Amino acid sequence: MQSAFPRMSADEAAEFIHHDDMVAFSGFTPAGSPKALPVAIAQRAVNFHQRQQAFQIRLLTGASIGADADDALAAADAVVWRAPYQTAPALREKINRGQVNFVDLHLSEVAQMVNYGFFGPIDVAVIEASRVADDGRIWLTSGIGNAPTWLHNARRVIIELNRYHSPRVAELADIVMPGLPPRRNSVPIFHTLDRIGTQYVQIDPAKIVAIVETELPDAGNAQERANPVSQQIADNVVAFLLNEMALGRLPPEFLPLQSGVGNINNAVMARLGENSDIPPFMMYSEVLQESVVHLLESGKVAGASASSLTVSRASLEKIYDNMDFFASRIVLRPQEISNNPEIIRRLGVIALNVGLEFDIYGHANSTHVAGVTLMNGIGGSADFERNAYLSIFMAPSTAKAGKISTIVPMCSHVDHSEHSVKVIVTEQGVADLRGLSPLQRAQAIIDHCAHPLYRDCLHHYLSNAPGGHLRHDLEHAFDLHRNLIACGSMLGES
Ligand code: 0RQ
Repeated sequence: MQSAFPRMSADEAAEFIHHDDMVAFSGFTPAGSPKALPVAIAQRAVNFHQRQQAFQIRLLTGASIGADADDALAAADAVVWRAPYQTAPALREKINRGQVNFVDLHLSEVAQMVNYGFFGPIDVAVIEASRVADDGRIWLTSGIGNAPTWLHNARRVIIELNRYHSPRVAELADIVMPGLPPRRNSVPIFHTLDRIGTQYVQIDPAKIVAIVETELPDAGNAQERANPVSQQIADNVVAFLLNEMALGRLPPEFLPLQSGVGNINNAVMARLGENSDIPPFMMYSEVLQESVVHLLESGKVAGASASSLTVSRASLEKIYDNMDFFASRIVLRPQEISNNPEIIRRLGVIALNVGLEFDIYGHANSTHVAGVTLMNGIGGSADFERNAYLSIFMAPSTAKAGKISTIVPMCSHVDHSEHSVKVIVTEQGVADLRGLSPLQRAQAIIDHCAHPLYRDCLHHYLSNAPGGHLRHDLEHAFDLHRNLIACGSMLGES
């Protein structure tokens, strides 16, 4: 039977989008993000600009989208305002030049901020779906993100019906939306794999203005290769967790893990997988990354809750080909549920994230190089770190071949405060900050985490800083950063 909704090309559907519209994309990371409309919107912007007419949208997403999509929009000057997270080089450059207004948000908060009306109405939602019913039920794909909220709030909805995804992908979804305060109820998830919602989002079908058929895979991640430093960090994390178990500070059945993406996180997951003293465990995370697929297959990860399947094409196809196995082991949730502070605290999640720099008192900078240049954004890291059973941050002790120490006297930008960060791990060792005063924390971080090249200088700073609960010398707190700016190296030599 012919569908009730108009089918059209991406270029035709893009005509529903106008200058100054607030547009919202589905997905979380490239997984589940629209693929055809970003390119069509970029082209529409180019066409307008060639006629000397204004065309720029404000763009909300779940997390990052495909870097190519963000970069195409950036290259076309199609976006004037962007939230809440990005990882695209060309867009990042425009943000850092002040040409795109970027709002860096905790990923768990974005949906509720839209529901509260903080950013105004959503004009158009562009949603990747695996199936649409005439009555307005929409089944999403490999990333849920904020799509349920966008669908409910948007005035108009464009669906990218992507045949690349298995129709069975919907079996992974568990869609639920918390109500509005002051009558919001508890979210009754008591175990990682609990399902409390539906597999689809129900909306008023009259809002669906276009269906664009595609058959396009999620954009891949850059190839991540293990390196000796990330392996050593992973070994340090595993040794730390084993010791916590031996001390009875982790239950024998272990606790659910959250893990960010990237080399270090994949190395940690692989090392946990190999270690026979670590029991099979759960993941309560935002991104289900490549390494977790292998651990699900081996049984080391018993189940995983996330907002997206951010995996290679081969792994996604493996999941789709073996849905009888994976559907009972994976739940995909809206990001306000995958990253929900109430559930993270209740389940006792162990948070494992990577930061750019840490100061000697335990503050962490995840987002701004030397305090000014945006890297990606805070993402979901603080949703987890602030509420975790154990908040672990990891980083190599140096960056750029030793020219940058990731341990500094004072962070040039703070995303996670000393009150949230409990453990810092570098390839040098582990600083367990629990129960330590500021001065004790400083000693632990310098002695266990800083690179030997920088230890003396950090100790020198500490012993010469004027007293107080925290010792800081505001004349010299940023000497390392000043060296970096002046000579290209914190060591003060070029
Ligand atoms: O640059 O590759 O050009 O050398 O930063 O650093 O060590 O490869 O680590 O890829 O995990 O990224 C914090 C950016 C780390 C990331 C950050 C340079 C370094 C390299 C990348 P090069 P690495 P990663 C889950 C959770 C915030 C969001 C988050 C991030 C590049 O983990 O965005 O946690 N986190 N989300 O050389 C200057 C320093 C540096 C530095 C490293 N101190 N100064 N450059 N680099 N430290 C995902 C979601 O939320 C969706």
